[in-house]
Amino acid sequence: TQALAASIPFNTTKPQEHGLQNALAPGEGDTVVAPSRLPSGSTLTEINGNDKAGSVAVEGLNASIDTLDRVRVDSAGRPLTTNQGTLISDNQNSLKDGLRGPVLLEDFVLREKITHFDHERIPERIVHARGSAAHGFFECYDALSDITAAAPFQAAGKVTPVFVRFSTVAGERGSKDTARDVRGFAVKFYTDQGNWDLVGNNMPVFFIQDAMKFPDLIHAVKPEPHHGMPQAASAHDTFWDFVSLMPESTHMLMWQMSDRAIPRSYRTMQGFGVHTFRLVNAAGESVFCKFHWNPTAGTHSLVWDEAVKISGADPDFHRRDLWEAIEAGAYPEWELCLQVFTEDEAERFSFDILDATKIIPEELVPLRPVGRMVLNRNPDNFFAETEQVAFCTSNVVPGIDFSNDPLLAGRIHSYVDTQLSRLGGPNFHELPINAPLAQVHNNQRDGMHRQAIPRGRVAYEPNSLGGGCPFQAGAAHGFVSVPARLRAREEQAKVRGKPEAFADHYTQATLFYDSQSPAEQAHIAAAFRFELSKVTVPAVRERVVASLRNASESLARQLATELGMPSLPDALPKALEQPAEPEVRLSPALSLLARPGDGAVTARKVAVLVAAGVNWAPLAGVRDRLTQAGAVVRLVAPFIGLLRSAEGTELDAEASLENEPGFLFDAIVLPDGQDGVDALAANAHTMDFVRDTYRHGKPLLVFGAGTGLLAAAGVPQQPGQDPALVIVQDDAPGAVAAFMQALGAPRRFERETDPPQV
Ligand code: HDE
Repeated sequence: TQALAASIPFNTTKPQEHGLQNALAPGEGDTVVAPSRLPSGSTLTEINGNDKAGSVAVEGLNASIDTLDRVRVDSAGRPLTTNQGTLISDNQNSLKDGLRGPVLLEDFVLREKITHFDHERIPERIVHARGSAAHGFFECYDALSDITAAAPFQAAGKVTPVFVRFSTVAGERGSKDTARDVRGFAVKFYTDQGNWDLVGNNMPVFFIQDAMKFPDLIHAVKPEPHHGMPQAASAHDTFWDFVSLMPESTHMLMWQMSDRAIPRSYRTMQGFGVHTFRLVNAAGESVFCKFHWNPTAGTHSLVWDEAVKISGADPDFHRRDLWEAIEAGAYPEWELCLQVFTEDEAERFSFDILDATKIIPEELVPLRPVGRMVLNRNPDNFFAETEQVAFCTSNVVPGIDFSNDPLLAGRIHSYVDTQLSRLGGPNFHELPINAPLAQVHNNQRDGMHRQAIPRGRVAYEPNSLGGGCPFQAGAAHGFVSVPARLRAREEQAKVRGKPEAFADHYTQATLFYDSQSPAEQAHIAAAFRFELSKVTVPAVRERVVASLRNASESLARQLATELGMPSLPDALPKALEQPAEPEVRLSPALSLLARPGDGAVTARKVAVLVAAGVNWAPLAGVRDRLTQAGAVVRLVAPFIGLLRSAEGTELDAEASLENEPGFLFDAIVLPDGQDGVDALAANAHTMDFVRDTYRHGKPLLVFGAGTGLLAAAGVPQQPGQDPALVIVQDDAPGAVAAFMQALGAPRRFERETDPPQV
């Protein structure tokens, strides 16, 4: 048994931990240096010289794999053991005093198994509980050492491993992906100078200006405390009561009611650092900076009717999309852009750059692309990585610093604090997913679940007994905070208050609404109407409309009518009657349509509807072309399984009309062949399929007799007027190309009517 245990250790990396490949323990008297967590400085340098034209990371390049490798467990070919490494002979029956006798207390195998199970859950995140994550890398375009000393930006082509978690905010861990909500966009850079966490959202502003109000905001949006409803939704009284009394939230409300709150996928949403940060170069000179992530696939969203239906049919819609895209090699990609500006410029802006309810319009400070991020590896284990990852706004590296944004200040405290209880003590930084690649040396000691084994008797600084180590790195290497600017004497008094410009609650709400396309404006109005119609207290609805009058009179009027208000409420008094003249009154960059993406159909999902007797030949052609272009094609029939086409070809339907409804796809193809079409027409699910695809603005490619299905579903056929409705009578060349172009383009919002006609 001993020989067997030695050849198959439970923790397969144990020998390496002791620095020996083939022994379980160091030899007598040996002192073995533990392997460094750093993938050797040279790995990164070596990679920097490589050609990185493709979007695939060079093998072994993702240095975070190295950290995680130490603890990976692969049980293939291994026998079961207890947590102490003892082989288990029987994992099915507890130990009894005779076959029908009582179970014995000494059964440590049973007790260990049940005890561990009893403690499998940890508290969920108080916000952003539901999320999905992936590994990847950030690649710098050009050295930015003139403006920042931050490690990822020190050389053209430099690669830094990242772990990124996307999330909803309000819903619990098991809630749905397609709720109307803000999305978290948290990036952990494992830099060679330590971890830098850029913990952002998919919207560039926030509801409140001061961290003091955060617990109130979250209490208001979470399920109401008396009955625990509604789950993952802001459409209820307490949320709207709070925001209606908090006019600074008006700008964010515009974003939250926009299509941004229901992204098509994580791959198609922007990310923002939200606060103003500082970049600092090696000479200690600093500029201000805002961070933007722009998706290569463009910004695309769902429509509300679709989001609601998806949440029932596939609550994991975004999680699945991210996972499947990465498994298929269609790696999600974003470009990192900076808005860089000086302190003097900041002072001249009409708004305050410390106010997280304000954007800096791109027309005022243009975006500077500085690198790209590619997500190319799914986690091995959801709990160990996605659940245990801890992002902290306080994790910065030399070259990055904070501004005085009061919201950011509260966050710098909150993240570590919440993680202390969520992850059970002060050593969560040692969890493999959180451990930096840079080495850690300090005198922090002990606490729950300590992993590192610090050597020697010195745990204080200064010391002489440890040769003065670990020693202070000094200003040339270590993190140095940017000296705060001297302020006017009268401002130096302690005060609970805000600068005057913070009180302009409406100028940028107007800017956002006015900069949207008509379809996007209609969606915002419909979202306000939907949410407010769930509010039961009329005074709350009226206060929201009264506040919105200060942002958009037309929106407020429309809502008053559509919410059945007897009259338009008086506008809420403004905190600041004469706000400063804005630099920009229209910002086209704020429309989702401004970033349609590269037009590729990669990872778009297309349903080809089939039934016994369809003409397969043209469908096969379409399937091949779509698949070659990277789209995902599924045959959807009344039932899954085998069926025969008109030509006699055996087809295997992978999905049924019932188990994968139309709203889960990006487009559909309707077949020719009368028998097949008749079979589909006899099933009302087909009508829902066709109607939803049309109503949600998605492309349809329709062959011959398939047009009968359009007619049966009540879909208008106006040839030439709708480029996303492609009807092919006989194999017209170009039809598939037109369909694919529509598939890579934004939705056809021209089809929408309010209320819907189809
Ligand atoms: Fe967070 N936020 N937040 N937040 N936040 C958390 O930290 C907090 C804010 C964001 O995938 C918590 O580990 C305060 C803005 C993301 O693990 C907590 C304030 C932005 C995530 C916390 C804010 C964010 C969190 C809960 C107001 C965009 C998920 C669990 C001052 C810039 C990270 C945790 C992940 C998570 C506090 C406002 C983004 C409680 C006090 C603004 C993406 O610490």
